[in-house]
Amino acid sequence: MIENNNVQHYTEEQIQVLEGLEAVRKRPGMYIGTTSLRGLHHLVYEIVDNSIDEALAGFCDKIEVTINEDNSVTVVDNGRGIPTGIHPQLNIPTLEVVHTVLHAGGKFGGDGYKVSGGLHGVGASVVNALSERMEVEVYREGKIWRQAYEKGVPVTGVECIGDTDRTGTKTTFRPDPEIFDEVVFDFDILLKRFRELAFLNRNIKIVLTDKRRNEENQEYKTVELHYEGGIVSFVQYINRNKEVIHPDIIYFSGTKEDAEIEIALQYTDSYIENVFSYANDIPTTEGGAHVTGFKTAITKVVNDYARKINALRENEKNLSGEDVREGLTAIINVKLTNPQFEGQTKTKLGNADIRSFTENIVTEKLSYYLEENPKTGRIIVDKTLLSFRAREAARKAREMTRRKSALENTSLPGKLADCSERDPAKCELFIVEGDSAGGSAKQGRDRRFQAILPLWGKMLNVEKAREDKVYSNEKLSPVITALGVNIGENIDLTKLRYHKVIIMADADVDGQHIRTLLLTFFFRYMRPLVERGHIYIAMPPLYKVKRGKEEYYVYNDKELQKLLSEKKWNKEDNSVNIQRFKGLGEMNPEQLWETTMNPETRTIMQIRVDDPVITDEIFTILMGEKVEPRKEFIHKYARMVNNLDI
Ligand code: 0RA
Repeated sequence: MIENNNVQHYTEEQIQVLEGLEAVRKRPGMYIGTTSLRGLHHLVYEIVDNSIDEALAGFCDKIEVTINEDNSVTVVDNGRGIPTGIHPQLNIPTLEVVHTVLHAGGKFGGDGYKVSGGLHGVGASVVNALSERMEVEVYREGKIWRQAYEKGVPVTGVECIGDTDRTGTKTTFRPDPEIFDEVVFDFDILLKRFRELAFLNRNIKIVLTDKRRNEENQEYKTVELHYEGGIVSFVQYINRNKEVIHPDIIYFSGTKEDAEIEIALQYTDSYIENVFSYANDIPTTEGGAHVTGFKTAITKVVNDYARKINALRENEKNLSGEDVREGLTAIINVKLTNPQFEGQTKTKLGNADIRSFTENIVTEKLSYYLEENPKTGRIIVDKTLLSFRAREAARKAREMTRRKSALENTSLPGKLADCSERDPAKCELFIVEGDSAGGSAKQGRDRRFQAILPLWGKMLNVEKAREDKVYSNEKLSPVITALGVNIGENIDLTKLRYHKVIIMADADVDGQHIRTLLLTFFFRYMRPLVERGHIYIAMPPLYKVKRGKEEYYVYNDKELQKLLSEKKWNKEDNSVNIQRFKGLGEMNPEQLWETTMNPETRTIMQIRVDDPVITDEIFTILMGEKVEPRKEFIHKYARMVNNLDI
């Protein structure tokens, strides 16, 4: 039996502690959002955030994160080490307080940090409560201290286990499978987040190692993330597969008593705006004060400059904010003492003072930059003027479309076979390429709640076109009217006519192509639909395998091999019949219903966009101008492209 040295401390406080941990285990969602894969990875971020705080306080510059062979994770930093002495109020070692008392992490010990990270900032005690086992070692004042816990409860005291000449903290934890849906860590998910953290904190080196081995992976995987260029490197990274239109990445920063901000930006020849913002290392996907301040300032500065160099004459209208941000890649990185997170997903920075702070810095420093670099200034102004003119054309196209539909007195496209159900939450729209597949789908569907829209005509690669072309494209315009929500800045989700929008295309290369084009369209012009999980991909089978009375639908070649070997069936054998579907149109309506459309039996894939940086990257690579990165990407991520589960 493991002796618990703290038994004598079972006081009122200790009972409260146990109740606190029990509350975390009962309602983990309240503390880490979710017990899905995302929540699992969140545990690692919580522990790493504590080390980042130590680094931001200036005492640590290296953090090593290791996924161990048993799927536990170890985080080591070279900071001062968590204090191990007796906590004056609770009368037990501070190390134990940090790991067992809720909300004790980070802010103990008097000299608080200037800034603090942490997605929810719940700290080490929550991670501990949700771990089947945790062990912490502290290197401090020449000694190594250690304590172990199970499900949050100490199973040893804080023990001195040896001498050392280093300082720091090492935490190893194994998430509790009773709590989490999955307990296998994903290297790439961690890599993405740590790369982001390394960009945002140029002084920190993060080393991520995967010690798990499998058939594919005989070696340790190790990645060192350290970007001395900070967010300048981040912009360079985002633009690495795009055509930039000026060589230098523009950078400026500013500080006030309780906040600091830095901004890096560069224009590319694309039509897309990529402004990524962070507050205390947390992605502020809903924007907020810093983003508003930035947008106001850059619009004003570029307009003033355009007038000054006579690119925009007195009688001409101002360039709009969208004009000024077309093709812009920017990172806004703010660190502040008391961040207020607001909005639906608590990713909108509320601190009102940050708005004018950002606005003043951008106004002053960007004007100065343009004065000093007239060549770059001219390039940027020319780009925004092009955008300005295209947008005027788009406005006219939009008015035309409106007028036209008013004349025709019907807004739904003629090809749409609508469903009878009127509650959008119950309705599904299948978008089907081509007429023959559309025909089978119309016959095979359940017309009560499934609508079919066959696509026609010439498709547009929206990655290479502006809004006016999208409205007038013969293939996309029926999609816009069928969904009812409009596009871009004008999108209105309350008008959505189907809560499931399912792209149904052949399982071949052409099908893949149309799928990618449609996904790009949804991502660039109806992004909220994608973010809310309304977009799906149908998975039609590739083969039907039949032997006697036994019949199976198979979705790819690997599955086919598996089925044949499991059944010990031989391809060459005549009693075995393998039918390959070349296209959806080859299936009869019953087969299509059974394999692809019937909610009881089908597989559909929901498109996710967890990470805007990565998603932008994928679409840029797949749809952008450069051919080489696309080839490389498809080569490297063939499976992913195949599944398109991004
Ligand atoms: C507050 C005070 C001190 C260290 C830390 C926090 C600390 C916490 C963590 C969590 C992970 N790694 C960490 N490293 C340091 C020590 C104050 C002092 O030595 O005076």
